[in-house]
Amino acid sequence: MNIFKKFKLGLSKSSKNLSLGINNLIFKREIDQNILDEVEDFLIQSDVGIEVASELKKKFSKVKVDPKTENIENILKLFSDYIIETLKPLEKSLENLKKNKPSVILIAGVNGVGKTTTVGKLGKILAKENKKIIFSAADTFRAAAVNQLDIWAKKINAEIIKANEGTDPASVAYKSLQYANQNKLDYLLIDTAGRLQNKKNLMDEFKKIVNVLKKIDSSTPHEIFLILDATTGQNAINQVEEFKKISNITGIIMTKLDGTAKGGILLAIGKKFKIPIIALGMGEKEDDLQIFNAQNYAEAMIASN
Ligand SMILES: Nc1nc2c(ncn2[C@@H]2O[C@H](COP(=O)(O)OP(=O)(O)O)[C@@H](O)[C@H]2O)c(=O)[nH]1
Ligand SMILES: [Mg+2]
Repeated sequence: MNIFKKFKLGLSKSSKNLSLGINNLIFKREIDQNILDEVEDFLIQSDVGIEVASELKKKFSKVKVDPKTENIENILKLFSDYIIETLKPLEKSLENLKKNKPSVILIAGVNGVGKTTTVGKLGKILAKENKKIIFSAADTFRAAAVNQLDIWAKKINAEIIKANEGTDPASVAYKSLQYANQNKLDYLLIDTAGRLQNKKNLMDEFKKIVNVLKKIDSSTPHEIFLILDATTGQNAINQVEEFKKISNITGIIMTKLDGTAKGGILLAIGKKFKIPIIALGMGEKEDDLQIFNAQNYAEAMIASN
């Protein structure tokens, strides 16, 4: 299956929901205030956010639909053009990261969003062109988390620095950066814990990791990618707000877009925070992460099958 097909398939629940919804509400009807309000409500329920919903409502209000001749593609094109306009500026190339050796990427996010899986999948993408990858298992909260990352390291042929359960995560991160420096590795990806029940500890721990990395090299971490789970809907907004308070998030990776009909959350996040969108997670396997491209996302969001 080619990449775009897979991408479309991953987003098919969301695109079906949104295109069918818009279709049912607008197509072959006269667009009046009632219909526009319905469209707006529907978009809000689809998690695109209030701002996006109201801007789209404005765009739809300007369509002159002639029920006899208009086809739905033209209406959906308004939607996809809007997506591109909103999200294209948030594309971010990872090319710049090649300047550093190692490039240090710290992974943030609450429990279960897909951090460890994303480290594995992102590692695979970065390992192209014979780049040397090392993972840092700085989620020392559970032994299982370390094992999970270990399996990914074997799968993609990366090195890994790990420690026993309960070890200070910051010390694991510190050792990892030292090792990556000494061995001239290309990318260091640091996995972290994300237990929500203990927010203050979690945030303190995260800050400490950043601080110890800076002791070795004040330019690190070069990137802090926040992982968000698309299926959590509006909660993802709160998570961005929390992590923004304690760190400089340089990119967002949204996972589990294959498992939700509310993939519009990406629009809400993009519109609200204007943080670069790095990649989208479309499944649990090693090739199921795709570097973000606004055009592809927009096209997939209006594809009806
Ligand atoms: N369907 C789907 N599942 C995912 C995706 N990313 C991660 N997962 C699954 O989500 C669960 C939690 O992932 P994990 O990486 O352990 O989350 P962490 O607690 O943030 O490290 C696992 O079962 C993963 O396989 C994705 O893009 N799509
Ligand atoms: Mg994990």
